[in-house]
Amino acid sequence: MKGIVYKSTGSWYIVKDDAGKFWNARMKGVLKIDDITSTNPVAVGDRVDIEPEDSISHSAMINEISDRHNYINRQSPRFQHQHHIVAANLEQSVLVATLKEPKTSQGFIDRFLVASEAYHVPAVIIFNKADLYKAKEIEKFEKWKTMYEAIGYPIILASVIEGLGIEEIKQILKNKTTLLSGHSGVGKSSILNTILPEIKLKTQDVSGWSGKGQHTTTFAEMFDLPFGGRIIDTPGMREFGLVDITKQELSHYFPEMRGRLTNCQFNNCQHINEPGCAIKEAVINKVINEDRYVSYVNILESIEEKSY
Ligand SMILES: Nc1nc2c(ncn2[C@@H]2O[C@H](COP(=O)(O)OP(=O)(O)OP(=O)(O)O)[C@@H](O)[C@H]2O)c(=O)[nH]1
Ligand SMILES: [Mg+2]
Ligand SMILES: [Zn+2]
Repeated sequence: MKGIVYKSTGSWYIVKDDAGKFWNARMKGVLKIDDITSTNPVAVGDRVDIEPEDSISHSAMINEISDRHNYINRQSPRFQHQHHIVAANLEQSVLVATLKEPKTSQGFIDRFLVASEAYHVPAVIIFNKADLYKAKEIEKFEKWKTMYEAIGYPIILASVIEGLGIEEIKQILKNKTTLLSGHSGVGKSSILNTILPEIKLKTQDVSGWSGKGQHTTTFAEMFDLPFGGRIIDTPGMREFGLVDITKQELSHYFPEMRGRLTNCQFNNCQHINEPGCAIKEAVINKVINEDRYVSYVNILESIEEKSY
């Protein structure tokens, strides 16, 4: 029987079969897939083959995992050298960011975008909690919106409290499988609760953002959207650890750099101090945004540190 994994705790899974029935599934022995060392072999979004064990308690065994179209991998927070597959078979990746309570930095956003490019998953950014923005935050939002839209990333301004941007969010989610990511407390589960009134996900209590950054959502979970498509809620993350990206390929994951790379004098140019660098020239001429270039350099340096 075929199905899709809707929830994974690492030791058990909820699988929805093709007839629409949910099963509590476990893994049969140890299945090794691909060549990656991962802390979780089966992830939300995986297509699996299950064998029902008990149709009253709806328990089943996972026999086989189908090949993935793609997956999003993160460094395991507990084991540096292990990866954690967040979700598989995605069509879109949405970052929920906030400019207040808590603040999302540009560095974090750019790492998210690089990861999405590396996995070939189209990215969208939602700026939530617009009701809290004052002149300073509005100015920053406008600046970032211009910067990101110029390089092809859609930006949505939203407020769950005021119902702002919700229709726009539904439009981009329609008929796609989307992964929601972002820091803890930005309102990922709150957005889902507004879009899916019949579910009631746990959100941070009324006192709101405490600054302690405790996670409310603990496991990735997928939901069917009433207007078509699926969405995956995930636990908040502190950092975007980039895995499997080399220094040499990093600039390919900056869309504004990608088309100019062949104009650099050296084909192994890393766009730092090399002569005849088309990227540095574009930054000087303000064709490439300087803040984006700074993110590039920061990410490049973080890759360097890792290989020592
Ligand atoms: N002012 C304001 N508060 C919001 C908005 N959206 C969500 N919140 C509040 O922000 C807090 C965190 O929301 P959650 O939905 O739990 O955040 P989350 O991103 O799911 O957090 P984790 O599950 O820990 O990753 C809650 O107290 C929400 O009520 C908004 O648009 N404006
Ligand atoms: Mg949550
Ligand atoms: Zn260059």
